[in-house]
Amino acid sequence: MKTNVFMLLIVAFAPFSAVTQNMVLNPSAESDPSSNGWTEASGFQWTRRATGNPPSYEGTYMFFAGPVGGEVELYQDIDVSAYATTIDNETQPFKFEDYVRSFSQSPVDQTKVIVEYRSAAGLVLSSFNSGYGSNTSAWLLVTDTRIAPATTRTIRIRLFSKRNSGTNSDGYHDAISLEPLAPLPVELVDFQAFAEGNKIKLSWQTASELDNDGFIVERTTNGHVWEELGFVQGYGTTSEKHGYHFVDENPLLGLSYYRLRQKDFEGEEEYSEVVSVDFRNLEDFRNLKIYPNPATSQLHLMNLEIDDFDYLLVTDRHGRRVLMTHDLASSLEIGHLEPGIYHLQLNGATTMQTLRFVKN
Ligand SMILES: [Ca+2]
Ligand SMILES: [Ca+2]
Repeated sequence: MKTNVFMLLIVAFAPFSAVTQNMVLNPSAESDPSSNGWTEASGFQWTRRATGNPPSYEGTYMFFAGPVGGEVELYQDIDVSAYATTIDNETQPFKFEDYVRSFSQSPVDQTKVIVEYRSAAGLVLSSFNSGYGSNTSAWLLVTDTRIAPATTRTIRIRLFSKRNSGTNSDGYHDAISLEPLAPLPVELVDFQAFAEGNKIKLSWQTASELDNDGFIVERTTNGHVWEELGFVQGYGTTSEKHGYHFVDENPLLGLSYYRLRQKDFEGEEEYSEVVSVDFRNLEDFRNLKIYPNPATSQLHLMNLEIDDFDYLLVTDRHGRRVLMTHDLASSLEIGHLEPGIYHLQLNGATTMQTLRFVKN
């Protein structure tokens, strides 16, 4: 890329790369977990099991809950306060890995892992939950990469085993790792992203351009996998200022990150800095409203995006279903309902929204 193109925005391309620094103590169960790095939350039998049937994933041992029933847990708290600056800028990703396996018996025992991003006060700010599963033929890699929420100071790794048969709890874990990845670049100039209605608008400026083909807009939620959203044509070669806009028509709930990949006519590319937008409030986000409220015979749904939802449910204040329909429309007959407080719930494949109304 020619140097004076896109001069307001371009910062050096800084891809994620593993620092190959595993922060987990005794990550492979090569020492007894109860005395080295790990804490038994429940079970009180956690130990290490020697390779054999099945073999460990690596080294000589794997984490093993011992002769105990039910669901039991071993955890480790990892102090990440050394990364406070990049964490609080919300630019610090961590990559987690755990290998899991179960003993071959029927019904089979199960494994689960939860990774919690916690504040100094112990509040869980974000978490990954693998859910229970079992695989007996080979070790399965469970992995999660995400950007630590601001104020994260501890990452808790929680290993679970659940006994379903026999005397031992045979959900095994081995080769656990938590690695800080290279932080996202933070230098912000004139590239912005903000919510407007139920969309996210991006805007940016160039001071001058040379051979600028245009900009590919990209989005990520985990800082690891970037998705292409679209292309915005550049002005080619110009010494004037130009403003650009792009609208993300289908933003995701929660924190999303955006960046621009600028292409010149020769195909060379540069990345912009990264900006973030937080969509926490679904009601604000969808801008859906009902009126009148209180209502007597008919309820109107304003800004209802019918394609987002599969069905509508109305429940009374005791949680009983009083109305359900798949025929979504901008108005709803409620004349037959008893006077009282109701909740209207809209359900879709990826979203759910609840609004409260009063029937006179
Ligand atoms: Ca091991
Ligand atoms: Ca068992």
